[in-house]
Amino acid sequence: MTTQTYMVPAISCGHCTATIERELKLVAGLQQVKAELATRQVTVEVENEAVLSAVEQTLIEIGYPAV
Ligand SMILES: [Cu+2]
Repeated sequence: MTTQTYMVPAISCGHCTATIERELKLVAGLQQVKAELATRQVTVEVENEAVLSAVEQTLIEIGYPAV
């Protein structure tokens, strides 16, 4: 199990965090996700590191790329 925190500057309101959480929950191997408006951070817990690339790709696809 791996935990990773991303900075996602495009987060600007509660809809953003809800969208990110909803979409990342669809990624196979993702166990937990928390998107925070105040810090513009997305923290994920995944089964293994390989899942992180799918998480990063999904963030790009939905318009919230990690920096
Ligand atoms: Cu928003």
